[in-house]
Amino acid sequence: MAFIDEATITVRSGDGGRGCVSFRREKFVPRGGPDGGTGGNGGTVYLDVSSHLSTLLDFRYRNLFKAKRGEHGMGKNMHGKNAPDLRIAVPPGTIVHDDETGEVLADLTLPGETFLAAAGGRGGRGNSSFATPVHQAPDRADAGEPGRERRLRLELKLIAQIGLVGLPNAGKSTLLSRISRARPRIADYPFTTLSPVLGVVSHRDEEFVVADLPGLIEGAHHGAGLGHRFLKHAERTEGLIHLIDAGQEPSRIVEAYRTIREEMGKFRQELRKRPTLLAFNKTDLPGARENAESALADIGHPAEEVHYISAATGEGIPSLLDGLLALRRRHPFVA
Ligand SMILES: Nc1nc2c(ncn2[C@@H]2O[C@H](COP(=O)(O)OP(=O)(O)O)[C@@H](O)[C@H]2O)c(=O)[nH]1
Ligand SMILES: [Mg+2]
Repeated sequence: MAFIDEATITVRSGDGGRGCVSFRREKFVPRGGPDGGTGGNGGTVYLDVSSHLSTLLDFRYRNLFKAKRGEHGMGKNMHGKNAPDLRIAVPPGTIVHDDETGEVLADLTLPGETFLAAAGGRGGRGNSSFATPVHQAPDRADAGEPGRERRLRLELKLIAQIGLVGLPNAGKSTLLSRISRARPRIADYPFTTLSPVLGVVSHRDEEFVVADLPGLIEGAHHGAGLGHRFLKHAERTEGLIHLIDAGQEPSRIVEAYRTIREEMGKFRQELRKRPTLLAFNKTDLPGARENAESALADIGHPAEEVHYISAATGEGIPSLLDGLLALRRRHPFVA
C-alpha cells in the first residue's frame, strides 16, 4: 500500500547552432580560404535527484522544460557557443516513464543520480570543415541538428517523513490542513474513513510530508488489521508529532498520552524511541495551557520537545515547525 504522486512533463533539448559559410578577407587576396565556424551544441535536459525535494508538486506549476539552442557558427573559424544544459531537480525515488510507450526509462533513487532526458542537437559544421584539396572554397555548411522532444511521466512513491498520532478528536485533521501547502494527488486509498491523509509542509525552504495516522487506536496492534498498516507507515517516518487535546482535565491528558504510547509499544517497542514532539492542542480554550503544564509533570516528556499550539488559531505553529526541522536535522532520514 503506497501513496503515489504523479506528474507528466515535456522536455525539449536545444537545437544545434547552424554552421557558418564564410571566407577569409585579406588585403590583396580577393577570396581567402573558408573560415566558417561550427555551430554550438544545443542544451541537454537532465533530471537530477535532489534531497531537497520530497514530492512532485512543483511540476503542477511548471511542466514544460526547453533547453536553449546552440549559437550559430561565425566567420574567422569562430565556433558558436554550446547552450547551457537544463537541469531539472526531482525527489529521490522518482521513476521516469516514457509517456507514450510506458517504458521505464530510469529509477532515480539516490541524491546525486542523474538521467539524460533529451540530448542537445549537435551544432552544424561550418564551411571550413568541408575544405579539401579539391574543393578549396566550399560554400556548404550544415544546419544544426534539431533538439528532441519527449513526454515523461514521473511517478513517486511518497514516504511521509513525519507521522501525526493522537486520539480521535485531538485535532490531527485540523492541524494537517493548517500546515499543508498542498495535498499530493494520491492513489485511491481503499479505506476512506480511516485513510491516512498526507500533507506537504513547506517551512523555511524545506519540504517534507506529514501523514495523519488516524488508525492507531482502532485496534492498531492486532496483527494484520487496519491499524497495523497505519503503524507500518509510522515505522517509516523520521519522527512523530503526538497531538493531545489540552481542553480537558490534566488526568485525562495524562491518560490520552499513555494510551497512545502503549499502543505504539504494543506494535513495536522501537516506535516509542522514535523522536517525538509532544504538541498540546487547543490552547485557545480557557485553562488549556495550565492543564497541559500540570499534566506534563506526570508525563515526563523532554521539555525541549513540548509545544503548545492551537490548530484553530495557528498560535504556536511556526515554533512547532521549527521544532520539526530541528528534529529532522538531529535524525536525518535514511530511506
Ligand atoms: N478550540 C479548538 N478546537 C479545535 C482545535 N483543533 C481542532 N479543534 C476541534 O476539535 C475537533 C476535532 O478536530 P479534528 O481535527 O477532526 O481531530 P482529529 O480526530 O484528531 O482529526 C473539531 O471540532 C475541531 O474543530 C483548536 O486548536 N482549538
Ligand atoms: Mg481526523
